[in-house]
Order: sequence, then C-alpha cells, then structure tokens
Amino acid sequence: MAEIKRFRLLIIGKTGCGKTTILSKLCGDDVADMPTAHERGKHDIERELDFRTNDKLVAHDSEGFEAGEEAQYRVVTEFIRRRGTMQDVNQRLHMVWYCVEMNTRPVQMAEEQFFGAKRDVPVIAIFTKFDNYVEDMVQQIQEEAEDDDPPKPLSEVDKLAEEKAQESFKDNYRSRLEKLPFPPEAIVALSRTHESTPEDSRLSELVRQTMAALIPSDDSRMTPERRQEQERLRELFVTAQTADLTVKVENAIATSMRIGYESLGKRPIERQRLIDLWNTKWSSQDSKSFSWLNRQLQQHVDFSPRLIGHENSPDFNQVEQWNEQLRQCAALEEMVSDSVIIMRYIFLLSTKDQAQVQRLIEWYDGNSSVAKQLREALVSKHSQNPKNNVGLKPLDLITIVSGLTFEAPDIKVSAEVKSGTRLPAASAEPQKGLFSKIFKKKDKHNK
Ligand SMILES: Nc1nc2c(ncn2[C@@H]2O[C@H](COP(=O)(O)OP(=O)(O)OP(=O)(O)O)[C@@H](O)[C@H]2O)c(=O)[nH]1
Ligand SMILES: [Mg+2]
Repeated sequence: MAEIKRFRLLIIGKTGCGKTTILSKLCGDDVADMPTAHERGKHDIERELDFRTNDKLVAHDSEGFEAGEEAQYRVVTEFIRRRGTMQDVNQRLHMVWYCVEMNTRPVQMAEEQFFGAKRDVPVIAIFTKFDNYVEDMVQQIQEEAEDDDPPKPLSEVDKLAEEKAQESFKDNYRSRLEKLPFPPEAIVALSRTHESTPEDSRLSELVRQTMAALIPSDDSRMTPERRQEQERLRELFVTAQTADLTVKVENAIATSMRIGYESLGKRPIERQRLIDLWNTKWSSQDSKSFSWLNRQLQQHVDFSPRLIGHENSPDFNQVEQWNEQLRQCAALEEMVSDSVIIMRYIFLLSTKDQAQVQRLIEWYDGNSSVAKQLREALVSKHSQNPKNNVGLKPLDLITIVSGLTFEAPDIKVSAEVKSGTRLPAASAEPQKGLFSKIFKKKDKHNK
C-alpha cells in the first residue's frame, strides 16, 4: 500500500465567510494564503495551499458558486469528481468542508443544488460565525424587551439568545440540509473561530466529525484495503491538525495502549507513533532528533523510579500486593500517559532546542505535580481491586488524564545536567506563542 503523506482537503465558501481562519487554526498560523487586500476573494481551486510549518495537510480553496452560475458550479463538482476518484491516494481529495456564513437568510439554492447531487468525497457542512448570529438574537430580544421594567438581566438575555439561535439553527438550517437528497455527512456550527487555541479549541466538533466521516458507520461496501486506507487517513488527519490537543491526547493514548497491551511487560514502550502523532519538530522523519527524544523519554519515563512497581517508589509495599499482571498493566498505563503528557508539553513549547526539551522532561520527571497526580490516580484506582489481572480500558485512562491539572513547566532556570556539563542558558525571552502565555501566567503567580 502506498504511503499516505498528506491529507487533502477542499474548503468551499463565499468570500469572507472564514475559510482562511479555519485553515490557519487547523494547521498553523502561517497558511500561505493569508488574505492580502488585493488578493481577497481571488481563488483558484487547483492551487495547492501549503502550510510552512506543517507538511501533513494540503488544502484547496474555492469561493464556491451562486445558484444559476453553471460554469462555476461545474468547476467545483468536476474537481471533486476527478480528484475524489483518483487511484493515487496522495493525489486523491479526502474531504470537503462546505462553509456557509450564518446569517438571517436560510439555506440557499446553491446548497440545494450542491447537496442535490451524488458525490465521491465526504462533505461536512460548516456554518461559520455562529457568534454573530447569537449577537443578532441578543439585539432582537433587547429591542422586544425595551419597555420591560425592571429590564431583563444581561445573563438572561444571553441565555435566551443562545437558545433561540440554536433552535432556529435546527429548524432553518440543519433540518433543511438534512432533507436534501444527498445531505452532508455532518453539519457543524462554529463560533469565534478566530479565537481558537489548541488548548481551548473552537474546532473540536469539526475535527471529530471529520474523523467520523472518514469511516462511515455503514462501511459494508468498502473493500478491506480501502477501509485500512481510510483508517490511516484518519490517523493522518489527527496528526496533521494542530487545532485540538484533546483529540491528540485521546488518540495517542488509545493507539499506544492498544500496541502496549499486545507486548505487555516488554520495556521500553513503542514510541514512534506516539511521537509522530504530535506533528512537532521531533518526528521520526528526522531520525537524529527522534532517537535523541526517544532516549530521553526512556530514561525519564520507562526507567524512572516514579514508575509503578519500582522498588524505590513511595508506595512499593502497597503495589507489591497487587497481581503481577495488574502491576505490568499499571506501569504501562503510567508510561503511556507520562509520554503523552510530555509530548503535549513539547507541542506547546514548539521548540527544536534540545536543552530546553531536556529541562522540560527532567522537570516533569522530578518536580511536576501533574506526574504525581497521575501516579496517585492510577495507584488509588488499582488499589481498589488489587487482585485484578487486567488494566484500564483506554477510555478510562483518557478520563483520568483529562482530569489532571496541567501546571506551567518550571524550566526557565538553566539547570546543571547530571554529568556536570553546563547547558546553554535559557533564553531571556520566553518562547513566542502559546507558551509565552503560560510563562506569563506562571510569572504572575511567582510575584
Ligand atoms: N465573528 C466572527 N468572525 C470570524 C469568525 N471566523 C472568521 N471571522 C472573521 O471573518 C473575516 C474573514 O475571514 P477569512 O478567514 O479571511 O475569510 P475567507 O473565507 O478566507 O475569505 P476570502 O479569502 O476572501 O474568501 C476575518 O476578519 C475573520 O477574523 C467567527 O467565527 N466569528
Ligand atoms: Mg481566504
């Protein structure tokens, strides 16, 4: 089977509806399409949009068509038909996102035309700027209640507006699309997409629905090869997207636990997919940095005295009473979760600097409270049933990890490495981007 290198996505929607915003939040802030004044609204569906820091996804951008614009309609549908049926999986179109800006006009003829015909690629319908729609409802309610005495409290107005907007969305948008002959595979509404961050994602629903649409619930007509291909596409999509960390955590845990149980008791754990999934600068494509990171993780995760069952660990006497098999499962759970949590930190740190990553890993192993919380949660869970011989289901482990409080890493101070060699001093300026926010928060704390 050919290696699948890039996920290919077509995004359709009228100018200004928020396509570029979605793409940049999906795959990095530097989509080569950032609108310039003179380029705004100019689109060529054939043009491949690359992301400078993300080579796992390629996008095509189309302004769509108005009802009656036959030529433009055909450009879009022909593109989907031709690209959607390509034998070469890397050239094939894998997903279409059809965007419509939410406003007071209900579903248009263009949508009726598009979803009235059969197509070869799954389509998700996205209603954008739902926040503006809610805001319109707020104004309506306020105008209607102008003479109320006492005036409606703002919180009540907001709540009412949200409910009204949801209801109208259901009746005037969702159900109308669903009734068309070939409805979209899923329908999602997006609010304040421009404010999305990986830790507080506004694209979660879109990411999850896209994953679901790649493998339809009725896949009886799919060949086993095609199904396998679609599964790999789904994994590639999770890897490519940097919009939602929770989805990455869930996938990393589920996949690593599955592989881990297959080779239980063998240490160290298999880490390639776990590291690659994060789409950081430490992927296995760069074999030197990959093996360096893998070694660091082995040292500070797989062979850490924190590991459940380690004879120097604080609760060794308690854990020793457990079934041997359970101890191995719990150690696996801890190794997988530790690795996933560290990768989450590395993702946010977004650095290629070895010294920095090393300090981060050492901090996690030695001083972080999140590692302690995790261990305590696992020990407490399994101590309830020490004679058990099976470990947690991936979903239960995901629940435990999601319940942890992630603190900001304390890695600013330049640390002495154990061998005595001095690490280069940490840069005075905190990292640009997400982590700088975390650092600032932390700094405030310290004052
Ligand atoms: N209120 C609100 N504004 C948004 C949202 N998403 C995007 N915008 C804003 O809408 C404007 C247009 O967004 P773009 O992403 O450039 O739209 P586009 O579809 O790429 O437009 P063209 O490239 O001209 O086709 C920008 O100012 C965005 O910040 C949203 O969810 N809510
Ligand atoms: Mg654009």
